[in-house]
Amino acid sequence: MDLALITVAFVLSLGTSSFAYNYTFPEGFLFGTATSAYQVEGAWIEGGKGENIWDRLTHERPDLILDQSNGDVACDSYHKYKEDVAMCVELGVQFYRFSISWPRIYPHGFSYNLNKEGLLYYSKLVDELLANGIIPVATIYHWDIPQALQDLGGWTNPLVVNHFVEYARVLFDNLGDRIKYWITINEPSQICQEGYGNMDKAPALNLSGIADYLCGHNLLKAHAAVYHLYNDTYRESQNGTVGFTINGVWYEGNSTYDDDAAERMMQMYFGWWAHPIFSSQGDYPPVMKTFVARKSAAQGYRRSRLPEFTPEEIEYIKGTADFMGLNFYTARKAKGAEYDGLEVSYSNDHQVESWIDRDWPMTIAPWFGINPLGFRKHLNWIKERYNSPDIYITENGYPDAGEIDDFDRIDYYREHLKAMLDAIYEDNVNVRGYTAWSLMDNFEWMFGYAHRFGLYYVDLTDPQRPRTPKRSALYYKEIVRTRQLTYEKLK
Ligand code: GBH
Repeated sequence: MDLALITVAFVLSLGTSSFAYNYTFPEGFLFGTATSAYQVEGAWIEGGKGENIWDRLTHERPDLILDQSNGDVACDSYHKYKEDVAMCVELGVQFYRFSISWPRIYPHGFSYNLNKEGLLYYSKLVDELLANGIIPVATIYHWDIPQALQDLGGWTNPLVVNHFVEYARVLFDNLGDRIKYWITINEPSQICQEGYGNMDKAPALNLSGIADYLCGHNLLKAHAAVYHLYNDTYRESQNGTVGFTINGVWYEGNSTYDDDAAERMMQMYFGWWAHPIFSSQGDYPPVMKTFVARKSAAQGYRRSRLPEFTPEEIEYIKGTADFMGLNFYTARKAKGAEYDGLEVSYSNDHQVESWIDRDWPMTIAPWFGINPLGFRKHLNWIKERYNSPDIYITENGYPDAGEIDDFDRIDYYREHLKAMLDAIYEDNVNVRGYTAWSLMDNFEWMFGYAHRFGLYYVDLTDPQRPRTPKRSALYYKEIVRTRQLTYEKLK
């Protein structure tokens, strides 16, 4: 063998360690794609729907939205849901994750005036999916609480638990014969921290260190109550599965000292939600209780701003998920930080400073640097702390300005799917399914239509809202078809 050949053989053998499983997805692994109601449906005041907090925010404060847009029409999926299902068929995915708009079902959130027309819409969507052999995966709450409930404090009002239960009950009653995968709530951190703690989401209350914790407390109880409702009343006859979806950000320190801060941040960002539901002890993470209590005391509060669960509530919430939904997009570096002791805020409570590493490629979104290895590490972190739960990746995706030839998105998907397969095969993490966010370009909250995550391009200037597959749609379709990661660079 000459040197060149030896070199080639060496390089190939280096490659084989990570090629060991040949990039094939496990048997039974499910592929899907996702959207959420407010982001795609439009028809904001049609079909008997009530006003939600995003209608209110976008109409009253368009200045808070990057392009001053709103979801009044969005992708018009309320009228074009058959096209959406046809796109899922074209992609060949096994499931479609959509969300149900609470004020389409109960326009004011109270359970006295059920809007049959709203129910009918979801019933038709589900039937269309099933007729095409696609599993419906329904998120019960993806950020669009009725404005009437918000006027009473929204998630900070303990009575929200009852309203949420009645809303879920009507869904189980009317759709549970056909929907077997439920996600109670999408991303509690975004709801409570970004919506109540700051102004990154509706209702933009900006009451950090107080309203965020109250929101979280009721939200966890509401989730648990819906899980118990399903268990006690529907599971036997409907035989479905109920999960809870948390957004994961992989926080990583640079040194052993910073690792403490990074772990604390993981606990106070992800553990805030995962610990009460998925840990064997239940309740908020000990470090979170300690840090919020200590800071509260220093500020003169008679008790911690983080509400306490009773022992009964801890037991009631613990174990209330058949699977963990993980949304993963990005990672951050972290180190311990001192803030002004008197400022009442979540960041002053956790005492961690975090940033995007300069070495990671950036996306169009200011919050989003790319770090696929962080995905693998996050999956391992979950496995170790929560006794290896069944995990579904309920979102993962990449934003740009709307390229059709979206090679960077393809790179993103490939690298994250590879990181996930490494976690499955090399680290034995229980990942059961993967969801590409998003089926199509849609209303990206505060970023309006300026940041687009779609596999399909949507022309939002055309009243018909035509959809066009991007390169990434063809790429994803190929992966789903072959059940293997196409690893050649496509550029
Ligand atoms: C998901 O949230 C949502 O579930 C989905 O609806 C959304 O379309 C998708 O991500 C893409 O963003 O920089 O201060 O403006 C992901 C969670 C969203 C959390 C962006 C951080 C940035 C806040 N992340 N957010 S800011």
